[in-house]
Amino acid sequence: MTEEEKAIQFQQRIDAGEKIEPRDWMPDDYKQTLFRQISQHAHSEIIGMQPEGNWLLRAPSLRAKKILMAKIQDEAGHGLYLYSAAETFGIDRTEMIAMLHSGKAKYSSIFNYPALTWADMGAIGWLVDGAAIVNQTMLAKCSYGPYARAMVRICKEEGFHQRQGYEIIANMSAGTREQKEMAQDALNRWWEPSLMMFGPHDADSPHTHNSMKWKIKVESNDTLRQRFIDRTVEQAHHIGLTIPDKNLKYNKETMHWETSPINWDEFWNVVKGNGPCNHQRLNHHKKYHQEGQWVRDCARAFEEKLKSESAAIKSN
Ligand code: BYC
Repeated sequence: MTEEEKAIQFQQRIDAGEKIEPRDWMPDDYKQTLFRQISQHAHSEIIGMQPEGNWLLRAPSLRAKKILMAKIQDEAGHGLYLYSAAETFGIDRTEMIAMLHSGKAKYSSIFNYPALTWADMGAIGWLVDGAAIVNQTMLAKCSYGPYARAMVRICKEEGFHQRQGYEIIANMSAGTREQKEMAQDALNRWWEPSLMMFGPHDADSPHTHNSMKWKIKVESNDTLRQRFIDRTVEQAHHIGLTIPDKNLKYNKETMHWETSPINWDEFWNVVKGNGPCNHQRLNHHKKYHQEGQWVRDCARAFEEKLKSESAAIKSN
């Protein structure tokens, strides 16, 4: 088949809802788009451990600490599934991490904001994992098999993460006046950055057209953002919190909540590396990656030892 015929057949498979697997033929742009997105997604999971890790030693009870610890460990697992999915394109994790450190690969803008109080642990679980579920439930239907399968497992755990966050926020909202103020303050600070997690508006999103054609994304940034808004506004009202948007209003005709325009200048500023915590997050990752070199060296030496032992057994 010519390259053109292969491209036509590829699109027919996508249109028919078939999954594309690593050894199948695929256009270079499809590969590049997926590698970019999956590796960025993996980095987000790993960098996303930092704001929560910062609160582990200050959790207000043993129960809260155990739950937070389990959640953070889940995020590490998500990173591993996703690095493995990205490695199916023939680029290994060492290279992906080098791309993160050099700034070539991004991670989600949301993790460049500070977690200032315990209520932020609630807001991250409720809003950040809540947004992630909306986005990732869609990605579980993605055309690329390894990514879609990773998403199915990840979404199951995200459901628990969202509930642990909502429980913290709901308890604080029902607590003392100071606790309710902390919950409201966390919502005030995390609301707009959570809306930005879905990426630019569809009209300004350079990748959406091709990603939807290839069913990498089966729903657009704006559709998913609106779904998140509609869900979350109701959840906030249920526990007596106020969405920090004076223009928030329910449109009875469309049956959707309408919000103020998003501050995209801030979004792009954060994406370009100038958010409140970009340097801190990346420097932290670099420092501990370097300090962990001995672990990787030991693992490699052990692998070599196993290889030479098995070669010796085979030759005997
Ligand atoms: N932040 O054309 P667009 C978690 C970039 S972790 C930074 O719409 P696309 C958790 C985009 O990369 C889960 N950059 O792109 C973990 C592109 O730039 P490049 C995090 C963003 O890819 C620990 C440009 O803007 N979730 O839940 O079609 C603790 C144009 O955008 C962002 C994921 O990673 C952003 N928010 O759509 C707690 C989801 N948005 O690469 C919780 C996986 C856009 O051309 N990713 N950009 O230089 C996706 O679903 C898609 O990549 C996006 C963007 C919807 C984010």
